[in-house]
Amino acid sequence: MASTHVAHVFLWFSLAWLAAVSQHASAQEDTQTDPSATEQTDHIIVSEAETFSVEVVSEGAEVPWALAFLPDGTALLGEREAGRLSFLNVETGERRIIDGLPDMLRNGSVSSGLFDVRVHPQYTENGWIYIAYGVGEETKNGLAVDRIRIEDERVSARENLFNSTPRISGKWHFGGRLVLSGGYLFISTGDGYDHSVLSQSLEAHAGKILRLHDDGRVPDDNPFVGTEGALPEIWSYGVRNPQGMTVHPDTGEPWLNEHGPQGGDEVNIARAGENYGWPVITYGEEYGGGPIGDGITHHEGMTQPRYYWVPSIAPSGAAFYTGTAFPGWRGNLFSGSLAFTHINRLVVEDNRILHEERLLADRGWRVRFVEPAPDGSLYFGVDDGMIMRLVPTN
Ligand SMILES: [Ca+2]
Repeated sequence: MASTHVAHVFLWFSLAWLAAVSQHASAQEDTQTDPSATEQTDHIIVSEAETFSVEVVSEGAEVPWALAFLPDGTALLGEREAGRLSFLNVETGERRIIDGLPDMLRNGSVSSGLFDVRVHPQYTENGWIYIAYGVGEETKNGLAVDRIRIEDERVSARENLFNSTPRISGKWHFGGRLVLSGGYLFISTGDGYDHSVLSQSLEAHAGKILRLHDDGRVPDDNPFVGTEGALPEIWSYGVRNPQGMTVHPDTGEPWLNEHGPQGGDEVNIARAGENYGWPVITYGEEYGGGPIGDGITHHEGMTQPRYYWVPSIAPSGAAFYTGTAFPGWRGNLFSGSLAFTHINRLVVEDNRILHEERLLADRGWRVRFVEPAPDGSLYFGVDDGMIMRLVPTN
């Protein structure tokens, strides 16, 4: 009898002790999931090759289209729709507008304004910054490229390097990306949407990759110099709307992505004299269905894409990642995606694309550009107006 009582007391004591311990444990869990801790843990994103978090740097941009870093780490932010160039303080998010940009075509109904902004690789010596922007009016427009110098918060020098010809009508497909590599300036131009036939014409700048010296002169050894009727700036042709172009870190070659029609967005390497086929060959179709032209994907003398997306992701600004913060991403080609709202990661080896991953696809962000920062974080801008960065979480 007595021993049973002792057993009951012992059992009661044990249960009470266990309850107290488990209450203590749950209190500890509560502490670990307090809001400040959640802030850190809930936003860690585990992807295939890297684990990272997303930080908002700045908000309220009007169609942010380009970001470029000066050697001192200052960022230049280009907003297409606003036609605005600003210094962006990446620590505070503060933006200071740069005055004195040229007049450009921008109104609510045309996909024009300030396109790319690039910093010359020898900026420390020469101070040049390159900008691409739309010019003219809705019924007669084109793409212009200038190089500018900035002192304080003003354009202190400006040289116009390029104006596309002929001017064409329409609201879309200006291209507008720039690459500086090996003393050359490469320019991507779109087909103007309604003028796809011009992509195959050597007498029009539309639907091309162009090459100039970085001071605007036409190189004597461009592939169509000396071809009767051909515009000498043309480097390669047969593209549709290249809104992403970047330089390969090892080869120095320009790589571009381009919007296909319905399906058939592509990645190509811009090489001398090559024809990328638009609108004769494509992996896409007309909007709403139906073949484009003869509905073929291959043709003699036309280069196959390095990679293509069906359905279309609507690729935007592109960059190779060469930083050290994300070693698992080194050498990868990143592009923004507008239609499928993500950051697109392509694994590239020996000029071949081996694998694709889509990052942040659940956020609904129309990504306009990606740009690695000097510290290795990966910046991107979205139509909602935020400039953000991916930072490693170790
Ligand atoms: Ca093509």
